Amino acid sequence: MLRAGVVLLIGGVGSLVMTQPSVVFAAEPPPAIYEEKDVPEYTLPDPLTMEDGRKVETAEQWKNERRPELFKLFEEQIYGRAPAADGDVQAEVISKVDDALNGKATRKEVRIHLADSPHPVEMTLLMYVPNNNIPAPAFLGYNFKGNHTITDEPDIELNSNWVRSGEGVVEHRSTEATRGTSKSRWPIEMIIDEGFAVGTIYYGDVDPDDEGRFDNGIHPAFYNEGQEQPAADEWGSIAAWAWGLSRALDYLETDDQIDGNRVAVIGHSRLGKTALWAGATDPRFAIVISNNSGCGGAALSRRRFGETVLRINNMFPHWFCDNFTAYNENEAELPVDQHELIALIAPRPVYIASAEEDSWADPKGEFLSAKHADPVYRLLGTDGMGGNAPPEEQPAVNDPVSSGTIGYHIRTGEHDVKDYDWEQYLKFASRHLNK
Ligand code: GTR
Repeated sequence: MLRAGVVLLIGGVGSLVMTQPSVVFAAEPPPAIYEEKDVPEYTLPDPLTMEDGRKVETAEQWKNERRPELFKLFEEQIYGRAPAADGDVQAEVISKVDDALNGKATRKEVRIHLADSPHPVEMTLLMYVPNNNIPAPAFLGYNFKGNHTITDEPDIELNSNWVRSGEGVVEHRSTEATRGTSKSRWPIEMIIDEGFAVGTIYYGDVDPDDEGRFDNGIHPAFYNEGQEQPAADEWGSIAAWAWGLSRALDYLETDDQIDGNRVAVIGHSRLGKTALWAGATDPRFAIVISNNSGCGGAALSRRRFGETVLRINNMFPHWFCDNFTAYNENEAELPVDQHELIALIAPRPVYIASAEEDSWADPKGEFLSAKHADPVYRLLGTDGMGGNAPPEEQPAVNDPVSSGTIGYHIRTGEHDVKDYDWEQYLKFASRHLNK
């Protein structure tokens, strides 16, 4: 894929507009599909059929043959291979308050060192741990704009790394005006009251989310000599962010206040895609939660509803590996679809959440991924979506199907993380982790 310095052709033949560097539309993409009647016919690949046509009939066969085969396809065709890590972690607690939230929680900031050349890469984990439930099960997830945006507490370090433009951001750096601006997405006290710890990191600490650039994050630390960008089957930004979550888990496993065997990974939107890939790549995550993750996350690519492979690869050329562009407007050739990403997480509990007004993320496609992962969950001895079979139809709004190992809900409202979502996640995680 061309990553930089390329002209964008939009608005039909003849109109040449310099907008996003690194984006190439040979022609205007087809209009986005927002009606069920416009969804093309498609056949989903069967997670329980090997590439050579053999049926997968036992859990052993899944584990030893089919899962590795599927994992490799996702790795090489969609997200890109990430480097191995040795589990050694260099971390330093840079602040600690024992009586945060009126004494309910210990709050700390932990600097985790990821690389030192060609430039230092460090991420800062902000944690709240319930003082009455140690070692605590935990939620771990990235935030979009800096740890200081998830709470009003004035003494959280203001993130100084590159951030995407937005209110209170000046020349891609956060200002004090952004403090607390994402707190509605992080109901810390509600999480603590349920006996869970919560840890969050600004995703741009690991790799700044700026189109077409890999020189300013973690990627160069792993280049071969002379390499200037990831190869076609090597990690894009989503895989790098997922890798960072695993390094955070490396740290959590060393923290006496946390039970490293009970860590749920969670994310919203692009960070929901990231949470799913983190769950697929790292079996230590005990639960995986995808909030409104959409295309390249929980939504089926073949439905082409809302955001499509072409659109996402053009808008965000750095998120996936370059091989993924072969499937632009060519989803039928994908050797996998996203229900098989959910299946890679099996048999661990997974929760997929949609929002009614979030058509861009294809709520129905998100539900269908959950549903079509169900047979793998059952083969592995769990109850899948619960009951004897998954629901035929997508559940009604605000009516979660969450009694099984795969949870799903669609709530009223927009693309966002709401208390309603957290209430379901806490119930689900309590049932699976806080027994
Ligand atoms: C959108 C993108 C989605 C989703 C979202 C987000 O622009 O098209 O895939 O990731 O951003 O992360 O907020």
